[in-house]
Amino acid sequence: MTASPGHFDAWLQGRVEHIATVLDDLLPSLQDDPARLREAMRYAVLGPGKRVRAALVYAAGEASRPPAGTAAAQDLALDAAAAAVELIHAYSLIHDDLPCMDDDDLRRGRPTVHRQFGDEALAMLAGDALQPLAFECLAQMPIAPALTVQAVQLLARAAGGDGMVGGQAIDCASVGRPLPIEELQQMHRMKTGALLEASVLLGGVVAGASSAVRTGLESYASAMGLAFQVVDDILDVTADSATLGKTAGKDAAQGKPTYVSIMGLEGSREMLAGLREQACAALLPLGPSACRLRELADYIIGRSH
Ligand code: GRG
Repeated sequence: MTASPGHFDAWLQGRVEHIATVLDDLLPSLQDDPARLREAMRYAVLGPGKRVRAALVYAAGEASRPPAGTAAAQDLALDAAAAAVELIHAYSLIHDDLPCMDDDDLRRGRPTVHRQFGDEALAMLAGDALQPLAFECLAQMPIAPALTVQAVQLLARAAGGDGMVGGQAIDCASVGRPLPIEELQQMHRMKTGALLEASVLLGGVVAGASSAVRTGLESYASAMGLAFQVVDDILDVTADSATLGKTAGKDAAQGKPTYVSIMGLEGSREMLAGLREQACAALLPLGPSACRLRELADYIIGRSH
């Protein structure tokens, strides 16, 4: 799993395929009851996501390992952390798509969970069940218990009221009420950025990152957390629904404030360039082992072109 520059596409594809098998193995099988709940959980998680969060966990793990550190136990722990962030992400998407929130019909190019199963309560419960499964994954990591506790705390904070759920609450309350740029930024830092940041930091914690490396990861993660949302806002107005796998232009049409509605397309692209610089500068002290993180920054930001 050591970084070998020049093969990013193959590396990413390998990670995407690997996490799909990890998730497939850990999700409950359809043999037992309640089978429909299990089917809905599997449908939501195993859909064709980009797996950016899992890739960030693995890339941060590669950047943080001590030079001789290739223990199999650490690989298993990185798998568990990568799976945990994808489970939390999948739950958030199921709930976000429900009629009481964004009321979306399409996700990842397929019907949303409540549409596919024709059952809103089932969709809500599938999301509810994925959340504790994520923490069960972390609890089983074969690493020092103190690191497991740090990982659980990190993910809990990122997913909860001070992170993703809190950001979603601010977002729901902001419809039709233009937010000043500072508040918009804070909302996105919580709603989308917190889980992306946690993905990077979890990779570092699980791989035993030194405090100097953690500092670099924090600055990189903070830039990428924001960049991801700016890219999403740009794509919301520039890409078509087939490319996005969801309804394009919905945020703007719903009167939700976006970076593009506040700063314009050019202003948003300039902001992205600044965030890319921050991310790359933060990785400089980490040296060549951070090459996958650098490449992921280019991949994430490159989606906006
Ligand atoms: C409902 C508790 C709760 C939280 C919802 C993250 C979130 C909070 C809602 C998602 C809304 C949304 C579409 C935000 C834009 C950024 C984003 C998270 C896009 C989806 O993530 P991708 O592009 O999706 O990584 P894939 O399908 O590739 O995994």
